[in-house]
Amino acid sequence: MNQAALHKLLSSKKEGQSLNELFELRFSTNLTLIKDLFFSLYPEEHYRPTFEKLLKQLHELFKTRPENLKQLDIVRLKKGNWYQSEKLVGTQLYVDHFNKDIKGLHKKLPYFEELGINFLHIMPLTTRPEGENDGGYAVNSYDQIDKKYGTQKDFEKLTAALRDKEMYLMLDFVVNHTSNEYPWAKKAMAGNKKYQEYYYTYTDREVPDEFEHNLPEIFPETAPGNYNFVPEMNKWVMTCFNNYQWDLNYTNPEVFLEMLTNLVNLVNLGVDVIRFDALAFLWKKMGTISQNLPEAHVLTSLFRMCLQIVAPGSILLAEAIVAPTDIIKYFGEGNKTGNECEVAYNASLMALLWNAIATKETVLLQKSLTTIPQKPKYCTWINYIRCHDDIGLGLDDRFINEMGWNPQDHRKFLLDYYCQKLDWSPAKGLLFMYNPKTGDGRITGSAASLLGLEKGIEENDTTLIRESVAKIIMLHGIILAFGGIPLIYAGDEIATLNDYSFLKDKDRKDDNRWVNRPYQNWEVVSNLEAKKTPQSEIFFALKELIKIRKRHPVFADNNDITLHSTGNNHILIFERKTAKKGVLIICNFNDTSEVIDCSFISKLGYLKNQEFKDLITAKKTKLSSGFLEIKPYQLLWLKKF
Ligand code: OTU
Repeated sequence: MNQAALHKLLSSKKEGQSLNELFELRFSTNLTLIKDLFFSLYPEEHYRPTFEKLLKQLHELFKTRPENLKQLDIVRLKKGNWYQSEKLVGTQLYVDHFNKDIKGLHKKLPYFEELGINFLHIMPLTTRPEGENDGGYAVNSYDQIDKKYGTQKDFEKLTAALRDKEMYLMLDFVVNHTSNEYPWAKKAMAGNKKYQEYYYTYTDREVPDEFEHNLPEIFPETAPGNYNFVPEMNKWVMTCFNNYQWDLNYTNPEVFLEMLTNLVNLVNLGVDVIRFDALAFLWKKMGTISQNLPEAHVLTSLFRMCLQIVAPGSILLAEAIVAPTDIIKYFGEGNKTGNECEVAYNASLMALLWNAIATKETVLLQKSLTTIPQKPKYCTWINYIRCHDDIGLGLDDRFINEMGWNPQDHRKFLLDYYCQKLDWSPAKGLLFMYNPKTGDGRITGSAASLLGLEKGIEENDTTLIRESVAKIIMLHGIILAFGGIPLIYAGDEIATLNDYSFLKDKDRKDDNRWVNRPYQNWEVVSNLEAKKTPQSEIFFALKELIKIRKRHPVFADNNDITLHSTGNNHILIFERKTAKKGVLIICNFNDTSEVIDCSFISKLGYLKNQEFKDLITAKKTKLSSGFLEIKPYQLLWLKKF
């Protein structure tokens, strides 16, 4: 947007009019791009009328946007990249597991304020099938709050409170599929041809069989194959995820138009960040794995640009848990398509951190991170160590080879280490969706259980407990300092262990990701002050780290991040800096003390007269030798002189 034009319009006296004028300005600025994107997917000779319909629709959609959000949009545009601030710290939670329902969550906002959290990713809240529903990722509607969580009004009150407190809200837009109970699916099942074309439906197995040659399986244990026979309509339907999640057919432009309305309705609930779920899967093409196709990028960009016109204050997060070089493409740079998502999950960092814990070495992390292409300046990462899903081993084979390891054996080692196949490993994770055909598998389990706390408590092993506490703090210290929005998975701030109750639930027992979707333990929370426990130690350490992060603008994402190599394979060391200020983050992934040469940190400016300052302990330390000793799993945030 032209800043001068924007300011002129903003200073206009007639508020309502200026908002409309601003809309028209955004509309005309982006029209050509939208047209090019649209016709590149849907040829002009056939779809000119559909395009005209889209243009009308954009105007209609803008009328549905609440006035206060329209104003907030303008504030956000003026403010620039709010999502890159060091002041932002997030969490992710299930409303019912956190505190029963929306009202329950509302009451607990002070808990987040105490910890320093001001960004919430709330897991799906809208209506879904009874029974199996993939935690709400099978949607029956995109904007109707499920009764079991509360009412639309409860949700409105919550979003208003969040805005008051300057807290941000992220919700999912399940863009790739609907449930088999979604109104379109129901009409398709009843024989309605129009709606059958909203999905990929086939009368026989010819096309599905062709596709299957190249399509991977996402849930091979519970939902093998990518098609499902639906007797009600006597047809096969594409279901890449679970059988009850029907893939939307975006080769049909009507699907795009209708999903755009769904997106805007969702955003209009007061959502700041939209998590574009499984967007890598948006376009399918025979003979390919049908992930990350160029058309999926065009679609993402189309959604983005339309949203830019209607609701420019909201931004998009790419949920593309794919190879590092593929993730970066969802920022949109380098593609002909222009803008896509402002935020993406840093799944590479996450997987590499778990690799470093298991191997006690940081070389692969170092090698990979220094090779991943830089993200565009105006984009940012979500940095996390755990989320509600499994941990996939998204490591680059090329680098594993360079380490002298065999990629297949190495992956097997990681699965064994985390999934209780090695006696000496402290981890208590579960194997998720092991595919004997490929040897691929993923890992589930809470951070605390994967890092040894569960085993430590069971075996009353104080060393193991101490180490796991240090590991949990260290990993969070990394994501809090790395450029981007740190997302602390709910329960990790109080070291929540695996929750095995899902095994007794018929709708959940076959999906062991539920082991890491725990209920918040409010009893633990109420005792945090009372006595020193691993939980309280972690809670107060994270609270302190968050505070320090927010006090130091050097942690803002647009500041420089440099990885350094010390020659010590167990140490991770990176630097955040501006022209004048700097913080050096040092961690030891080994279970014994390690040393690094002081001349190294001295050269970088973090040592003066043999003394360094640690932001975390707020202490100055004098070195007695030419080496800096870092204890097992110690985390240091050194301040530049
Ligand atoms: C997402 O994840 C959600 O995070 C999951 O909870 C859902 O089950 C799924 O979509 C379907 O809606 O396969 O194991 O990037 O990693 O999109 C997790 C590819 C998943 C996948 C990701 C997907």
